[in-house]
Amino acid sequence: MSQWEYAPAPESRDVANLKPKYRPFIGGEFVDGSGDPLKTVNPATEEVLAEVGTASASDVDAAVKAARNAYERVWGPMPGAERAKYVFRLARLIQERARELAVLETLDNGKPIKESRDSDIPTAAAHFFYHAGWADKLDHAGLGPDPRPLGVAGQVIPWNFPLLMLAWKVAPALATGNTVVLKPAETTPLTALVFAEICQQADLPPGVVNIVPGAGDIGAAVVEHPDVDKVAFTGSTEVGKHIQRTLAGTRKRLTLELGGKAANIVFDDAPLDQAVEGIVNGIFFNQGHVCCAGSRLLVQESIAEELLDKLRARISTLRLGDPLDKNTDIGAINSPEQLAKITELVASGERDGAQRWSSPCPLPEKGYFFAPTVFSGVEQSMRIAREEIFGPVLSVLTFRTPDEAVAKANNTPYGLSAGVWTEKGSRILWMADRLRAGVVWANTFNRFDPAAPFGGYKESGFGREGGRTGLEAYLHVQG
Ligand code: TAP
Repeated sequence: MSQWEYAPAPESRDVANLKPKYRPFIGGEFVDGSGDPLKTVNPATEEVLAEVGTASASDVDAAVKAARNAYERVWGPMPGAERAKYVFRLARLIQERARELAVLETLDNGKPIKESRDSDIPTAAAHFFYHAGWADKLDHAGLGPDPRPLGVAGQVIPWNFPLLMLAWKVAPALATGNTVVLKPAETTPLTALVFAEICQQADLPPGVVNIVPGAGDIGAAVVEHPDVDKVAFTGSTEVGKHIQRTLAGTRKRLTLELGGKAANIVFDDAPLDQAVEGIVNGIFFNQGHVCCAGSRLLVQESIAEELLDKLRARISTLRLGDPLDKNTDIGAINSPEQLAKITELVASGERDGAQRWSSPCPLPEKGYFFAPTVFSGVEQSMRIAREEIFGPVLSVLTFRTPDEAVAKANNTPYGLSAGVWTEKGSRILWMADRLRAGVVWANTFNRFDPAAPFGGYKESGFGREGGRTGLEAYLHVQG
């Protein structure tokens, strides 16, 4: 086969243990939700994968009651060492069902199987393992004496890392003694509902975890429910701001993980081939549907041409197509709405006078795909330099001095992550001090560890997930 010939995609039903219907999980049981069922679609083939029953506001109420009951009677009073065993069991079961979960995630989301298999699912399991270790050590977490759970956590997550975002939310909540009502994204509910099966398999007490699929209005019902003590939201800055306004003046605790427009900054002394790999990973991992994606490349002027030549050559080798093919690097865009948003922003870049280059790879006839794209000659005022594209599109800007790099990197309402590529250790520390970003990677990008807290500055949100710091979001701590 030539570089651009692909085998036809197999039918989804042949490769996954798909059920025709999935249902909300409330009080330890799968129930017929009273919302309108939705059909979840494989974005790489446009075929319907399954019907999903959705929750209504009254189902959300039942889920919160189940969570409250489980919190008061079982989960809250349970010794940490006992809770740890359950959280550990969830981690083991995710590992045991890793292949099934990876295939399902790829079908529902469109991400390449090598990413769901090697990154999403193992990292989700790692998150549960890590938090299982904390459940009986909270007194020693340095968060003050006798930290107490908050109660019922209402959690709303996006579609870009469906199981992993669930793990980021559910694992710390359970380890700290809280119970959960979680709404997955409308376009990617399947792995959350398989996780509900895993909760049953683990004999998790009924009501400790409740999953309520549905659209944004169900997310709002979770967030606004009066008996929810803590809200954890990951998604767009627009919805995050709306939630913050809605909850103002209530007693609820809130953490927000929102959008980003990260700068990946390459100095003239950087190892260029390594930097090229980091840039490609930074923006094309998960089709660029990554809140911390390195979507702005800031390159020192003297090496800009050389770096761009290398980058285009490398991007030309990326394989785009069937996400279930183990050789695929770039999968499908999750939804036609997201594809339209990317297309619109790319058109604005062209209108504004930036130079567009797209990989020559052909796009499959079916499904939602977008070729990896690089814009050079980008000015800070352009929309492609300011707005989150959330797709495989890189905007390249140049700088001359470290001060200029810092100024350009920080010139965004967001502040989630940044990357620095240089041989000089002192420069890495100098930059890290000045970059207004929750995470600064040095000579690498998109590295995650459950022990490392993750979260933003400015309009990227507040609160941290992961690490010892992340526990605080789920605890009453006394000085
Ligand atoms: P959103 O449209 O904000 O959706 C996120 C979740 O909120 C979905 O489950 C959504 O339901 C729900 N929702 C929509 N309106 C709501 C409301 N009024 N009240 C409560 N919930 C509501 O974002 P998205 O397009 O799914 O995700 C992309 C965004 O998430 C990007 O901006 C990205 O940067 C951000 N993100 C951030 C992070 C971190 S860690 N900072 C990680 C991943 C993604 P539906 O599914 O029905 O729309």
